[in-house]
Amino acid sequence: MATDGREIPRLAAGHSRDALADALDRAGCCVIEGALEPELVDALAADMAPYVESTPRGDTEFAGSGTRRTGLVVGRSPTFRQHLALHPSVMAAGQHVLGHAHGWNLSFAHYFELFRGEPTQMLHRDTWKYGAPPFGVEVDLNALWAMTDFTEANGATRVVPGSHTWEPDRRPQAGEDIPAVAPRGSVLLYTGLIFHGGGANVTDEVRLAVNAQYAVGWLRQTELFLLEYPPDAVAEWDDELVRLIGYQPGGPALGHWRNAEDPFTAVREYREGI
Ligand SMILES: O=C(O)CCC(=O)C(=O)O
Ligand SMILES: [Fe+2]
Repeated sequence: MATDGREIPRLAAGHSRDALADALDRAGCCVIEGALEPELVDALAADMAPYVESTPRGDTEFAGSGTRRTGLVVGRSPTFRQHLALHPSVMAAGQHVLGHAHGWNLSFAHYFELFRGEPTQMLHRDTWKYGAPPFGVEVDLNALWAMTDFTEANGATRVVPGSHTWEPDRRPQAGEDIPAVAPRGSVLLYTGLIFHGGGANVTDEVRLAVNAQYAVGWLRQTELFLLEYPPDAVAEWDDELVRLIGYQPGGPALGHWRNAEDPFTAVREYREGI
């Protein structure tokens, strides 16, 4: 899988924190195989099955007319809430990549279906969505969960390892991107500065993925979780998950409500019937 000596580091479930940190520092990406048990992959697909048919396909070249991205994964999938959102490998990676910030959040979670005929997506950095000059630090970390095997033929994400350290104007040249081939149940991690894009699906298989992105707390989240999941909607969720979707300050004096209070109090008060 190596191209010009660059490759996507591969780890197994049970990897050490040091191995993960080393892979992310060196390559800006890695594949962790066996991160999710097969039964949990099935359970997540079952959680989302009632919702996907009514999701429109992408309506821009970037979003792809051969791709369906179904939202509200956090609310719709108990499996996502219990087993993916706070997965220990993802949390360790998030702390390593985003721990320089006062805090960090889940930024969005989408369920992706990539159908036959979808061409290769433009290679990009996810940080471009902010429409801002480069921040000079990593602000995003992606966890792309393989819900089916990812093969080169069915559109495995194409990644340019090491591109997180490139100077702002450098662009990938032909042949620098590598398919992140990964068995079902793997998670592909890549930072916001890594060039990547969905691959072309030339098979009859539907490539399924869950894309969960985490971002530093001083940036606006991509998905407006506090609108989707007001305090009454999250009252039964774990405290850690509630904080992770944004019920926590984003900086020493950022993301408060009322008299400069931590937004988590909104959920606690709802629970206690105040
Ligand atoms: O589907 C994929 O493999 C990657 C999609 C992606 O990078 C994006 O939509 O930003
Ligand atoms: Fe992307």
